[in-house]
Amino acid sequence: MKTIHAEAGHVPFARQIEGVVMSTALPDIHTHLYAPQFRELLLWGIDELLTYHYLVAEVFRHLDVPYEKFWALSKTEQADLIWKQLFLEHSPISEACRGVLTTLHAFGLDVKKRDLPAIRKWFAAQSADKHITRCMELAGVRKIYMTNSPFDDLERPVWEKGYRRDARFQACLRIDPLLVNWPETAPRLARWGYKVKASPLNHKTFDEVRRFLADWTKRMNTAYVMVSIAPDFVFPAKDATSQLIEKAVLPHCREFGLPFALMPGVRRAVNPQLRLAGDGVGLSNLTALQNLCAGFPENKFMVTVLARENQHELCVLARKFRNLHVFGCWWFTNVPHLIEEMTRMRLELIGLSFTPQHSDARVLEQIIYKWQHSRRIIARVLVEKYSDLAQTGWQVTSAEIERDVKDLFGGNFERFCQP
Ligand code: RAT
Ligand code: ZN
Repeated sequence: MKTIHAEAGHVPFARQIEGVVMSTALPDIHTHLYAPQFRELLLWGIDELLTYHYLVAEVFRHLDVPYEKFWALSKTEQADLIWKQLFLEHSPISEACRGVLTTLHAFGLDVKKRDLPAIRKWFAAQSADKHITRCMELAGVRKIYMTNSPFDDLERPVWEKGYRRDARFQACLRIDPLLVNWPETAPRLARWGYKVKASPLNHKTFDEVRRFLADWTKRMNTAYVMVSIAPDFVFPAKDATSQLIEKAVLPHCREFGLPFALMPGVRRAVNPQLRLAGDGVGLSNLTALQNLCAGFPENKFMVTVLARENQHELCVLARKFRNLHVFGCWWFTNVPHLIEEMTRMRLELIGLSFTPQHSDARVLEQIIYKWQHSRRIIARVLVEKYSDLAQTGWQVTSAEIERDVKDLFGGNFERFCQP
């Protein structure tokens, strides 16, 4: 048994932990990336990186052009504008700006030249398939979990034609329109041959929604069923969202042994003129989650919450309910100081029994920076925690550190998903 020298502040000890955290391959359990067969749905390249909606929100801090004028520009022109405003006219220190540079640097591109045309040329020379594998290697990602919506008119035909599985990608069934916009979704389901009625909600409708979920679960071979939800979500309740969860989604998940992934806290279209960049955050009442976990012990819930102020309550709930798996630092919480705070809080309250991060990447190359940045922070926090243990005389072996990191990086999650 190799016991490592674990004195607080001992450099080889810290280096060893960092080494394990930086190099352990992991599944990225929630992204918006697609397998190449989905063609234009898989976004990659410098113009996509620069027009990421996180950066679009930031560029309007500096622009006083009308929103429509920006949207009327071509993607390349939008990227040029963002590069000029956020990289050249101000130093690119926000997390989303820094991420672009981390990514370029990882490819060996010299960012200090600030030569956007040369960077474009480099990306144009990459072939998509090899590029995917290279990005995954640089990020240390062994599997990419997609977000797959039967309600997306570009995506649905690919599934209906018959998607040939790509081992690098895992499908995940996303059902927001079903739960958050039932009045408009019911007629669509009806058109697709499911005998549902918008109202009143009755057994026939619930059964048909389950048939819809079963069809797509089988077609996609999904890892879980996911929804993002507004801060004012309550459960139980008489509204369509709550009823559909209780009488269709949860029984479906039990039948197929799937986790229900719940992401509370998003206020959609706070500023619709920003399009995808226009969503905001609100404080959720996690009593709804408590009621779900307590009321449905046979269901598994994987949860990330958007508001910083909800993070502590979520950890406390995870101490009470083993059918709750906490994951990721989502969206506005995916910034260094919050990743550090949340990772430390989670380790202190629920030990090693969670999944610290997912990338939420929308553009392929983003997995590189999102994981590099997060891994560094997770390593720093773990060094501190193992050092605290060393103060007591407890010694961890190298194998134990590797085990712990593997658990954080996919092991816990994959066990949780097992039917
Ligand atoms: O993080 C994002 O890119 C958001 O726009 C959302 O897609 C969010 O992650 C979600 O899954 O709803
Ligand atoms: Zn997402």
